[in-house]
Amino acid sequence: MVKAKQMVMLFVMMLISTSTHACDQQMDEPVASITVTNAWSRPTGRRTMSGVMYLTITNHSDSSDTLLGVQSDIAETAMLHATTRDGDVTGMEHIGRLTIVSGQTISLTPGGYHIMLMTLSGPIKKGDTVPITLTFEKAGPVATNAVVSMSAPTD
Ligand SMILES: [Cu+2]
Repeated sequence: MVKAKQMVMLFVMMLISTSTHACDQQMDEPVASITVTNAWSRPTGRRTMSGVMYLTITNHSDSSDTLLGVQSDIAETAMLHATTRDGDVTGMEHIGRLTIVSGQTISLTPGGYHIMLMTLSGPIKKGDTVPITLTFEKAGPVATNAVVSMSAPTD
């Protein structure tokens, strides 16, 4: 009888130790492979049909990843653009894929890369937050909310 009791105790202790271990693993979550931070968008006029968004993408993983597309609930179409310059003429071109190598940070800033929000469902106003989802080849969809401001938020 005593032996059986000891066996039960041992079994219970094993259960406790394994469950503690499982809990430790859950708490030790890996850092997201791709982060999208500091997203901001400019307010638009009442009749403006398109908006712009800037943000920072960092690849924390050991391998390169590629941005395949962007999507926002407030725009019919969203896409990545690059600003082009030909002498005095400034234009934009659509960038279909953007590869971010391991450890690289790419900032979308005025005069450079930006996200174009086309056919807005309504004006973008100061105080709004604009949802945006970036889809990466490996990391999958990464969502964030952009603040609305005339210039890049400082923090
Ligand atoms: Cu553009």
